[in-house]
Amino acid sequence: MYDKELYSLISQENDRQKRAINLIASENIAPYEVRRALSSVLTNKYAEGYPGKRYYAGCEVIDRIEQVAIDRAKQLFGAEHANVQPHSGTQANMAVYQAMLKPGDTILAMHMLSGGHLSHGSPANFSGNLYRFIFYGVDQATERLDYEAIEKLALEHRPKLIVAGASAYSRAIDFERFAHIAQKVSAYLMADMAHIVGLVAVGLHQNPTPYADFVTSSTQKTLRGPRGGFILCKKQHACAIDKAVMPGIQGGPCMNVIAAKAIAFELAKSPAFKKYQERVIANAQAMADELSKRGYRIVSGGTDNHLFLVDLRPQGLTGKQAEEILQKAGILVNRNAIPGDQLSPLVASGIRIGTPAVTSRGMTEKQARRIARRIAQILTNARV
Ligand code: DSN
Repeated sequence: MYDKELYSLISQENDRQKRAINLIASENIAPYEVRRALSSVLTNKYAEGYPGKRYYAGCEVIDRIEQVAIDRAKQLFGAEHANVQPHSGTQANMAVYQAMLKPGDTILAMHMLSGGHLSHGSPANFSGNLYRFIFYGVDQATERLDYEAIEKLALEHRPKLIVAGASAYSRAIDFERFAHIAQKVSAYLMADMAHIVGLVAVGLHQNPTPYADFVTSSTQKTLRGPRGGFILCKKQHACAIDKAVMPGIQGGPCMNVIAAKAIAFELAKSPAFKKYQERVIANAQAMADELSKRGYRIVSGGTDNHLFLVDLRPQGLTGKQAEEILQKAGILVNRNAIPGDQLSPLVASGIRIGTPAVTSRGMTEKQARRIARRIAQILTNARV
């Protein structure tokens, strides 16, 4: 490689990734096929527009690639329309807001401190600045979504859009129930399935597509694709969504990334991918069980998906301290707010543990339990 400085840094990052036990719930290890498409000549092409309607010459092959990605996304999730151009999950959410809402409109979404995402109305994000967000959280006792409380909020505030989906919630989400709430108040329903998309693809989590007007997702998490996003929607909203993505919020699509998304959609259909997702859940459940046996409080008592939260208040540790201590031992987790957290998100009272990346590296339940025991040992010895 010509650029020695960068080659050395990429090599160092490769080593770091190999050495670490990566339990960051939103990360994964993209397979070779996906990374090959990312570094292909497709990065050279400008293709503003959509298949058959481009603003540039020379898009014959590009059109076919994007159409393959669209068709595969529609088929995998049973959607009427797919837009595969969003550069990220956040851009996908931004496009739905832009397509259906005006600044100041009301949106009902999960609060970030209860597990929601930055783009679900954080005041530090464009979403919280442009729209009027009303938040739901989790029930204090069960630490699960309380659909009656969400319905009450919807009836009181009559949002134009309801967002279902989370970044740090370990329980199954009932999208059908959300759809009933949305219908009651004539709101649109947007399901952000970024975290659980891989589980949805193989039928291990309820698919929001039949219930939601819009489904958004990123592609690098449980789906194990490139960094990027996509939107699924009903046919009647196809035009508004496409316009909102381009020219609304984006210019030229990253065609190398779109090709890599198409590859990830195809790989997600394989029996091996289903087995992988089963192991992701089994590993998360095994780790939660092992930590809980060692006196660690798991938020909501366990997990139905690829992640769980550990409340470290009984141990007298903050999430930040735990993250730093574990990192020294080569174990990567991220600090995370737990429901009702009194600490700032920069410190937080808990950690989030996820199994997509370690399962991609072949981790079994036996090893999951062993790592959980090691985490418990490290944190117990580190008590201050
Ligand atoms: N920031 C990601 C996460 O860690 O969950 C979501 O985009």
